[in-house]
Amino acid sequence: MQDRTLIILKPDAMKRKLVGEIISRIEKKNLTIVRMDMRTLDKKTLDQHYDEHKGKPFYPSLVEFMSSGPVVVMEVQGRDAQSVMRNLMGKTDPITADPGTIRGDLGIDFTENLIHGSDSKLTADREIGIFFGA
Ligand code: IDP
Ligand code: MG
Repeated sequence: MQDRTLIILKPDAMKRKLVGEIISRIEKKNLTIVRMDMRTLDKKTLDQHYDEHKGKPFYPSLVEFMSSGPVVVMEVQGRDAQSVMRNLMGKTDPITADPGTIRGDLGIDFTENLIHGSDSKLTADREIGIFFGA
């Protein structure tokens, strides 16, 4: 089976109408979107998804932002899909993300950084389970 990763286009990507731009970059890399759904995330789902960040100073504003409007949730497949997507996304803080990456080219805010991608195979399985149930 191909590697798989869980991608979320965050509420700022929706509000700024950058969903097409970001999906286009994923497609141009020749990764495959196998599941995709637009939904508004509730606190319970976000608590599960961001469990590792609970208690950190940015956590309340992260959950507030992530539940502030619809997001696009995707399962993306391809060779080494997690690290390929992390490279396309760029570093977490768009200020230090390299030009040519999604975050480096399109944003400037640390919390509102457009996109989530699983950081390992194990995380991908866990996150795909949360959002798609298997
Ligand atoms: P990642 O999204 O690149 O995996 P994580 O460290 O897992 O980065 O953080 C999850 C999300 O929380 C980030 O994408 C960003 O939206 C937000 N975040 C992380 N660290 C900070 C911070 O120091 N200030 C503000 N927001 C942060
Ligand atoms: Mg992370």
